Amino acid sequence: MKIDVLTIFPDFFDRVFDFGIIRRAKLAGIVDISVHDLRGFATDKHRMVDDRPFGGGDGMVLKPEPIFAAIENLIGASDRDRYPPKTRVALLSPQGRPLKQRIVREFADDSDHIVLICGRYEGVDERVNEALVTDEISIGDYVLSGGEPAAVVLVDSIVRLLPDALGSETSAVYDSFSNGLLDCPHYTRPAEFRGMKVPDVLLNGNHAEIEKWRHEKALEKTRTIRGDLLTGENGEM
Ligand code: 9D3
Repeated sequence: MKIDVLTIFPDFFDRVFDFGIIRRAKLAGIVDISVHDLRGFATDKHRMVDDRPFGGGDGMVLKPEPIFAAIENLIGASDRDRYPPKTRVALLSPQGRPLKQRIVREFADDSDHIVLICGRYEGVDERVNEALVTDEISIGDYVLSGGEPAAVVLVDSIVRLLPDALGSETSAVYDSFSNGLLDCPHYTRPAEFRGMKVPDVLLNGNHAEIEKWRHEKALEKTRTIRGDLLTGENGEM
C-alpha cells in the first residue's frame, strides 16, 4: 500500500512513522509512506497555499491550485471519477464522518493508494471536496489546530491492519477479540503491590473461570464508560 500525506507542516511527521508496527511494516515493504510539503506544489512566486475567504470572515482558506497540482502529480488525475481503482483521497477535517474501526477496515482492506490532505486554518476551498476528495474524515468531537494529528491517527490505525503488519502471534488473536466491548483489566507481577492485590481468580489457574471473569469485567467497564457501545445508539468500534 502507498500512503501520501499532504501538509503545510511536513516536519511535523519527521519521526512519527518510525516506531513500532509502522516502522516494521515500512521495513517489510508492506506500506510506503511519503510526506509532501503542500508549498512545493504552489505555482505562484510567493508559494502561497492559503488566501482570505470570499464573503469575508476570519482566518484563511487553503487554496485549490496547490492541492489540485499535488493530486494530479501523485495520482495522475484531478477528478475523483478518473482515479485508478482502489485509490482514495481523504480530507481530514472537523466536518468529516467520525472515524470508526469499520471505516479503518474499509481503508485497510480496499485501498492500494491513499492520499491524506491535512486541513488547516478555517478550512479548505470547497472545490477540493467536490472534485478530489473521496472521504472526508474527522477523528472525533474536539478541536485540533490542524489535520496533521488526525492523519497520524488514520495512518496508524490502517497500517496495523495490513496483512502481516502485526507479529504472527498477536494478529489473528488480537482482532478476533475486537468484540465491540472495552478490554478487561490486566495485571502482571507482583501479585501484591503497595497493598493492592491482583484478583484471586487470575491466580488460581482455572481458565474457564478466568475467561468468565474477563468477560464480566469487560461488560461492566463498557456499561459504565461506554454504554453507547452496548445500545448501538452511537457506538461501534
Ligand atoms: C470555527 C469553526 N471551526 C470548525 C469546528 C474551525 C476549525 C477548527 C479546527 C477549522 C479547522 C480546525 C482544524 N482541525 C482539523 O483540521 C481536524 C480535526 C479536528 O479539529 N477535530 C477532529 N478531527 C479533525 S480532522 C481535522
